[in-house]
Amino acid sequence: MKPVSLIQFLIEERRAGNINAELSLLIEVVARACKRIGVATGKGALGGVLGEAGTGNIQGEAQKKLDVISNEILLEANAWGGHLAACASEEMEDPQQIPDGYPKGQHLLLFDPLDGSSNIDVNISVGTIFSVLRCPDGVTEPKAEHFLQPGTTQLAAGYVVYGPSTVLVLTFGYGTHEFTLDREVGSFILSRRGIRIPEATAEFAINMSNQRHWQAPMQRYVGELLAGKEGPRGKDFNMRWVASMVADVHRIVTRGGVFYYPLDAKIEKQGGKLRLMYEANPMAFIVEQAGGAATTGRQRIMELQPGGLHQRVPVFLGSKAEVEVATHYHLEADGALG
Ligand code: P6P
Repeated sequence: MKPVSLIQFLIEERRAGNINAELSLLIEVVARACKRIGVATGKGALGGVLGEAGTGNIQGEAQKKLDVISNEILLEANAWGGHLAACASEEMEDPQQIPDGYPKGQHLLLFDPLDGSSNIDVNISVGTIFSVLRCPDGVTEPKAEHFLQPGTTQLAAGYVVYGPSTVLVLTFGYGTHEFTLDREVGSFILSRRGIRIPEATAEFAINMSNQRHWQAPMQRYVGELLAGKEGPRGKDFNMRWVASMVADVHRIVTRGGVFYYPLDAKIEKQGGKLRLMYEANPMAFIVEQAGGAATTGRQRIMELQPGGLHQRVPVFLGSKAEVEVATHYHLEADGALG
């Protein structure tokens, strides 16, 4: 069958009325920027891009050189594209306006330019996560509050995983689709259309070192997974934890599974570890469009009304039936099941 490039796919989506020209062109710009990020990360020790940048971000985290480089690549690519009103990034406290004199569009782009960057120096897969919202009508200088829209309002969401192959996974709300980068040609080629995540799974991803800090329902739930065949679940489970959300989520999108970053006593005050606007919401959109589920353990992630650009939330996502079991235990423990 003739390969379908990302560009051809976007034309199909425009013809189907699923997206407009501006959103289509925005996704092309983001995909092209991610190819450049992939080249930079691929240089490794030879590109002088490893190690710390010697700076910190809004999260109070030490920035890797590639965090800064990736952020710059996405900002530069989108400054003159003409499809955006503003960008927001994990690496920047406030949104970045499109410079005066540059053409502006009606979209807001949010991204984690290089998620899992602590893995870069040990050559483990990392990725870029992005989300697209509509800029409220009449707003010409979008501020943080204009980005604070629930995940259900996303127009598009995607990630690019820089692994053995460079893979873009994308949704506009009409299914989740995968594109693999043909490095010889430089095009993203459709490799999976209409991905479906298996409802059931026997594979979970969580950082077990936090176990003693988890809330009681999470202790109960994971304890049952670890009990395996002899326990109440009646089957053995396998565990994975890459500590790179994009890599863990891509495994789940590819073969099923669940990913948990629950509240624990260490991070309860900050509301969780992962960021709602440019990690949890886009991944939730992608997973739900592939038939999976994404909750905070207590409610659907995409229905949360954001309170801040860098707000953190607990994340339970992946195979629907398994996420529902973990969420049920939390609601039951809260007495919220009536
Ligand atoms: P921990 C990476 O820093 C990240 O934001 C996600 O990509 C990843 O899933 C998580 O944090 C890993 O957290 O506590 O296991 O290092």
